[in-house]
Amino acid sequence: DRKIRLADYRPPAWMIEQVRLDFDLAPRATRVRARIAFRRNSQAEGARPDLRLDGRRLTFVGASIDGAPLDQQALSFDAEGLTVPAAALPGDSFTWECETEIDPETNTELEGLYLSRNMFCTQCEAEGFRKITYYPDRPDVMAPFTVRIEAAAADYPVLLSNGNPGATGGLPGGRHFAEWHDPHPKPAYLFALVAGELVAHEDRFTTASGREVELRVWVRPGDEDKCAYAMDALKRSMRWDETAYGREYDLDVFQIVAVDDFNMGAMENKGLNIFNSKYVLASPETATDADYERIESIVAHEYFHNWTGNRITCRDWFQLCLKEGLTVFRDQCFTGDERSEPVKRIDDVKLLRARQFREDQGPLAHPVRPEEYIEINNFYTATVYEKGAEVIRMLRTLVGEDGYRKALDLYFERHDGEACTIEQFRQCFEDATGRDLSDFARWWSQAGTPRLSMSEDWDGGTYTLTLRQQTPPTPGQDSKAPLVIPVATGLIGPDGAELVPTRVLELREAEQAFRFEGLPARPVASVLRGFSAPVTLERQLDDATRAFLLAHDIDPFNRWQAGRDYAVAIALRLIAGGTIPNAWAEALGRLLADDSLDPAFRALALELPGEDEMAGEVVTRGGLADPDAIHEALRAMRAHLGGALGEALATLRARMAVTGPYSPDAGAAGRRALANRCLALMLAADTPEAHRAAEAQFDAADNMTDRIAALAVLVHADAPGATPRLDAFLKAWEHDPLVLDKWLTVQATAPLKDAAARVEALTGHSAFEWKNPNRFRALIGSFAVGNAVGFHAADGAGYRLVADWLLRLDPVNPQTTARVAGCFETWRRYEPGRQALMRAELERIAAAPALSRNTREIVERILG
Ligand code: HT7
Ligand code: ZN
Repeated sequence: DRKIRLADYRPPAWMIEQVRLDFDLAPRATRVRARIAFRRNSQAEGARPDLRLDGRRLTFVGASIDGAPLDQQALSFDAEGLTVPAAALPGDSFTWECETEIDPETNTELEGLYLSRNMFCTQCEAEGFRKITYYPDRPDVMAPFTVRIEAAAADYPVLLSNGNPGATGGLPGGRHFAEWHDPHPKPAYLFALVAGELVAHEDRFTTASGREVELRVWVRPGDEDKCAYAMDALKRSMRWDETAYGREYDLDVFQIVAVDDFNMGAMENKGLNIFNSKYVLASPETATDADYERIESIVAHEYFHNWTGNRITCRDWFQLCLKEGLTVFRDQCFTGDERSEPVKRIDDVKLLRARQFREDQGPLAHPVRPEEYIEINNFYTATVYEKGAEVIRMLRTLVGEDGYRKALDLYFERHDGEACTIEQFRQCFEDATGRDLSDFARWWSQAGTPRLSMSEDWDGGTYTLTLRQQTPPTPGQDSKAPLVIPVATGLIGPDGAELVPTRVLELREAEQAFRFEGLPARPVASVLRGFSAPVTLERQLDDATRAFLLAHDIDPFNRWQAGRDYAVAIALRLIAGGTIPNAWAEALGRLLADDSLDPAFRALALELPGEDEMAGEVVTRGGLADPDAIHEALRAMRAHLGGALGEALATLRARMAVTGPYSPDAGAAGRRALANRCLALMLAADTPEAHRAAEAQFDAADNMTDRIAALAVLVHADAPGATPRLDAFLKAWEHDPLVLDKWLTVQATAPLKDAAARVEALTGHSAFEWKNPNRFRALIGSFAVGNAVGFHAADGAGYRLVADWLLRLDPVNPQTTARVAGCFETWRRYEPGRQALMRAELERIAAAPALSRNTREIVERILG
């Protein structure tokens, strides 16, 4: 397969003035007529170039230029598209018309135009549009679109596309049509079409300048009572973008459609966002607090793309972080503002470490802006998204809030309607703030997680903090240069009071010393406050200092981090044959009882590191991970806390009970999170009272958060109360696939010896429609990444099960297969026995003769 390289980028030879598309929808044979006004790109010099159009799996019906039919022999076709030779082009501007036929019903890849439960829908990012018609399918070709959709009125009463609505009407033979016009030039990846039986949850929004916008959330009949939260989140997002960034919406309508078969979370198509139904539909009985929060943040993310992604898009797919990193950063800030900033920061860092650090430390490591790829769909990664967002956050830290806002204002003003690069974005920061950011730019080009180490010196009045940075080699990048690292640091006095408030130290060299003078006593440093840079901080601390920071740091992130470091240190000691000090549970007990602390924060502070995180910690210290030892250490720690804090946990759980009707707001969700954390620890101590409490909670719950939390602790403990409740759950929700996904996941993540066999049995259950990505991820995906005991079973049954299913899904849906295959990326972290078993499965997958380009690229890179 061909490698695509950033260095090979060339501007498009032909630009587009105007696109007109006519769709005649039919499941097995949809006709697409495209009328495209091309104009030669003035930037491209030399003789008139050929017209190259991308196209995949299209049946060519006919084409003309300026109305003159083209002889098919005049075109050269290949598997990736067609070329019209320059000699067949009449001049520097002309109109290309082409008719193609496509087969949405057999399109199981869920890319291009496909059918999801009898609903036509599209997914065009990154390169799906070429499966609809021949087109220069690249983001730097932008055009206004007019679309006419024709279909059978009874089967497809609702016909939607991007932009504002135009004419509609009936047609002979029970057919009807609708037209849509999107005046904003856009790349083809933002094109969308939906047709089906849908109902709208409607509302309105008045923008800051008085524009009236009609809002619609489209769902299947029967789901209309589950859209209110998504709509509310949309309105709050629209207001937030006006307030925080001065960005208004720019069409008469904004629509969201919920689709059941979808490869990712959602898609920001201009004016017509398409969502995985999992991230739209919510009711207290069916969705958890975490689901509500996720819906809110995804609705916001896709809406924010309207400016960061759509109005200003990417020049090429190497610049993906330009829209994704920036938009993730924007949605993180939105959630922080709407809920709790510290809790959101901790959640985001947990995710960053779990996904991005893992990626950065393994064979799939790549820069935030990659320099080459085989399959672009494989580069929608945690590095591009989450580390991309961290880079924007660091920029804001370095230039300050005002500088950041000025730079973004300039970016919107200078580049509206353009397809941009990271360099153009950076230039806006330099021009708006006067700062030279050339060294900082390494964050976009250099892969790997920097390791930050520190040493301290105290001379009786001056405290010197020496920081060192070093980034380990990553595939294709053996040597690394120092990065500009903002290290937010505060100093705490021996009494716990803040001695020196937070200051951003700019580490630019491999080693640098920072002096703090005139101090009355030796301070305890709180380093990397708010997790001011995506680095690993290596710091030797004793338990007493960890407990001190856990008790006193005014920075909530570092307070949480101190607790996390404490737990990691104890787990490592246990793995090495040590014991659990009583001081640990005492320190957590004090934190637990501190009602001045947000319950959501306390819930996070009571959580132990995950097994995958511990494997990473073992490897960072030069060892190889033994999944059994890690599991046993964490189990013992939970049981210890459950025993030592038993009464306090039960009391706190009772105090956190939320009364009144369910509300997904952050306050109520935080109380439930803390109560359920207490319940999980109580169950870890395995007392009859704890079992009774979990059973009673399941039986009496009026919301999914409490019900599924109780079910999970029972199932994961293989408790006698689990089976009847699993059965009751199944019976109650057998009509709702999104809820059954939870039923599958709860079982798939149970850390039991025979987990692989249990999951294998579940693959035969009617709830497991394996071709649906949500179902596949709920069972196979969550087993692979959420069940270390099952996946890493010493006999290899877990690895085998996952590999079998990847091989089965690959010909049907390569994108989802490649994504789930990432579960094998950590194979080199494990002890030799596990390594050999994982490697054998990877080799078995790689040997499959017709493996997709997506999965082949991932598996071969993992094997190295
Ligand atoms: N920009 C989108 C990324 C995306 C995608 C979404 C759904 C299905 C397939 C997809 N391929 C790429 C989503 C986002 O980041 O907002
Ligand atoms: Zn995005």
